[in-house]
Amino acid sequence: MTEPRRLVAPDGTSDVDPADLGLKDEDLTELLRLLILVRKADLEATALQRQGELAVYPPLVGQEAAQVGSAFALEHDDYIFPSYRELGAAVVRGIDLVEYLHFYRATWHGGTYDANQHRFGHVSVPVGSQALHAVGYALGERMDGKSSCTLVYFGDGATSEGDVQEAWNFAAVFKTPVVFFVQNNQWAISVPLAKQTAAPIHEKAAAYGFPGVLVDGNDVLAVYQATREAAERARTDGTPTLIDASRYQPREEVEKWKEVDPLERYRRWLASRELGGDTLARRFEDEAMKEMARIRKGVIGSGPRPVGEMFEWVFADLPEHLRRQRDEAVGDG
Ligand SMILES: Cc1ncc(C[n+]2csc(CCOP(=O)(O)OP(=O)(O)O)c2C)c(N)n1
Ligand SMILES: [Mg+2]
Repeated sequence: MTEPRRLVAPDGTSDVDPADLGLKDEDLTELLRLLILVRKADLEATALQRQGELAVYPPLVGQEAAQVGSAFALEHDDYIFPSYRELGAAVVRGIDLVEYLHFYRATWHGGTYDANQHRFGHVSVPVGSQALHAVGYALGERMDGKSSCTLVYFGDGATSEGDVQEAWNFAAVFKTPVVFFVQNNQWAISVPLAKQTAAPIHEKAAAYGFPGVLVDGNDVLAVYQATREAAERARTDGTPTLIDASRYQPREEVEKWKEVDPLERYRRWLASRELGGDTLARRFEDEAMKEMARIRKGVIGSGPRPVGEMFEWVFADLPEHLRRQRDEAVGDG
């Protein structure tokens, strides 16, 4: 079995030189800030869901490094196509989480943030469908003479979907600059990975004709490196890459959690470089808590969108039957 690429051991030891990754000291501390912020935001969103303020929320705890490391590795012009579990990548893209969480509060389709401004598509729930969007968008950008790439997130379960396999094949044949990023958390709701696929996910790339990389999804620097390389390949000549960011530990081993916790691992490594002492981590935690209070207030305080909006953005000229329905729904107000 292939060992996943790993740069920092679970105990935080490593012989990696961040300069080789193109990372400066301020990038390294920014990664810690993002990991802490994402951890807090995810817990806050989970609490809001439990309290009935969000209709649904799929947690990402344990996947912070996979999301932060990959999103941080992209250039601003690269377009991200998320599934429903990428709050962490949204944070990296600077999206206001109140606007992001509107999707989960069912205020509005896909959240109210500007997808094009952030180069971060709307939440996609039909499993795997966004892989096709990412390939199509990448092809369009290429035809427009742009040199950016797209990155699409999906889960291990999504690799069983025809959409994803079609996306892989199309991307390989037509050389569309895409990074396929599998957040392999070993489960598709109640279905374990072994019931999903008989072969390791990253090996499937070979059959389609592009590189597949297995990376330790709990190691933010390894994820960063693998994604940067993949994005570079995509931008250079359109070669897609399949990244399988795998959780290393079975979920049942909860007591092992601390050992593999991506945030703790990175914090330990940073501390060993005398860059991220406890004071820095505490400062980021305090800042994150303030931001959480703002998000909570924003989410709870938001009312419904105007009913009339339901009828906008599909037809330039509203057909007669929809015009009637709109007038009926909107009434006098
Ligand atoms: C096309 C489609 N089929 C079924 C579902 C119901 N569903 C929602 S999440 C999920 C599991 C997906 O697992 P995976 O791709 O591993 O992603 P994860 O949720 O683990 O991040 C399923 C089957 C759906 N949303 N879309
Ligand atoms: Mg999964």
